[in-house]
Amino acid sequence: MSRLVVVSNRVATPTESKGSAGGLAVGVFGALKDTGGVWFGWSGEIVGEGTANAGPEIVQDGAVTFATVGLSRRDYDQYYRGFSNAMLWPVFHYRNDLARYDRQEYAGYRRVNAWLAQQLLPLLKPDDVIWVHDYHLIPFAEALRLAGVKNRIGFFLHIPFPAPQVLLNVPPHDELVKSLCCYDVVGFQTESDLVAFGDYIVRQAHGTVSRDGRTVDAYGRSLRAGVYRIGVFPDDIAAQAKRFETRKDVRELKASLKDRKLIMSVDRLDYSKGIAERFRAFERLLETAPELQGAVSLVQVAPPTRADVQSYQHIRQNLEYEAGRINGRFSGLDWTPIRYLNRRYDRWVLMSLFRASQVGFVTPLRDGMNLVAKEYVAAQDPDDPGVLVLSRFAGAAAELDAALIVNPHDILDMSEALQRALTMPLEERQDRHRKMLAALRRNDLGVWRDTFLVDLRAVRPGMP
Ligand code: GDG
Repeated sequence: MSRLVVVSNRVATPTESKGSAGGLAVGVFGALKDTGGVWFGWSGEIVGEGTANAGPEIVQDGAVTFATVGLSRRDYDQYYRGFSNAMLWPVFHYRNDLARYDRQEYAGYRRVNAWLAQQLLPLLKPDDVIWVHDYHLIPFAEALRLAGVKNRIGFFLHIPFPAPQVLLNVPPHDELVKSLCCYDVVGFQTESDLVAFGDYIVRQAHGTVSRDGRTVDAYGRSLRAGVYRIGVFPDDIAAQAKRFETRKDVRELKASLKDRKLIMSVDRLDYSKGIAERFRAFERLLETAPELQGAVSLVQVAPPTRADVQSYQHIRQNLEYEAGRINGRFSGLDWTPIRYLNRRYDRWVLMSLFRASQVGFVTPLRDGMNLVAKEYVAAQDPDDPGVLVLSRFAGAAAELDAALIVNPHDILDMSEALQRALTMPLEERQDRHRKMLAALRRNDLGVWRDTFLVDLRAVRPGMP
């Protein structure tokens, strides 16, 4: 079978790919190991303060080549911090109010994509299959095509694809969708993302889309589109959660809870995750069910990301204020309602905490999929499982409909769901968990990866 080349904004290290990072890195590495291949992208390093980038640094690990480049301060500012995270991320999550457009940043975004494509060229073989990931790299295939690359190139969008009326807020929306159509296969997380893409193609680009949404003709090209729901490896997570249950950190947390119930939330510190609304729902719970004061704690793990983007500084301040306000209002001498932790924990700690908790509280305002929801379900003890309270706006809600589904804008709805979760009888918890675990097994990370790659390999090079 031909080699696989994976291109993503960030590249995991060989160690991370073998387990410590979990999730996506492990799934992608599995596919690379099978056929041999290259994982190419940004190292995460900013090289100097000027405009010169640093060409690929190569690390070989068996049949897999890790090739990472460094970005200059200017390119980081324009491509990553600017157009990707201050324009595309907010609009694709329906937060036009937070979007900031700057033509120079957009030019930088395209320039970096073209430069990255040039860096990959010498590493490519004619029959390589190329799989590009996420919104940072929409113009990547176009740049490769301009350089004469005829290989099969697929793209997977990890975040939502917005409705056309929302996408119009991105000034160069037409150029972006045109760039997307340079791929042979474009994958989305959910049916509604695929439908939104098809709507844009028909209404804005005046192209055509087949009835099932899978064959797209636009901008003089023909491509495949599809839904590939990203998943997890549930058995690995369960084993990890169980194995580390008795480790020191987890024992200490349990001891400090003194038999109080535990609600767990884990998110990157991001305004799309609905953390402020979640805090208010927990506050409402303590108001409406005063018997729970002193009897339940919310642990919110929220490692900061994109801290140099202004809207992330605002959300961080707001959350500090909200957590402080609620804790000031309800704390007792030996109980703090919200434990708000702005740091990253090892993956095994999180999985064990999920297992030790009674409720997983996952309420994004918008989310492509949300792997935390799936990890929470996978980590539970099937004999005595916790309950998942899940936003209807997470892609995962389509599969995990046996969760308690809530609207994250409706504070009362969320607080009622929490109360129901905390008092749910064992049999109902087991029944809901069984259904959700079956959904995770049907569509695990391997299924996501393999169905995408089967579709991509089925395309005739240069002619889908
Ligand atoms: C994007 C899309 C889509 C979080 N805190 C820590 C930590 N994590 C891990 C979680 C989970 C991952 O990070 C987060 O994944 P999510 O899917 O929840 O969200 P995004 O980061 O926004 O991911 C999303 C995803 O891509 C995949 O396609 O589902 O919709 O937005 O695995 O456990 N891991 C460790 N320490 C932490 O403190 N080790």
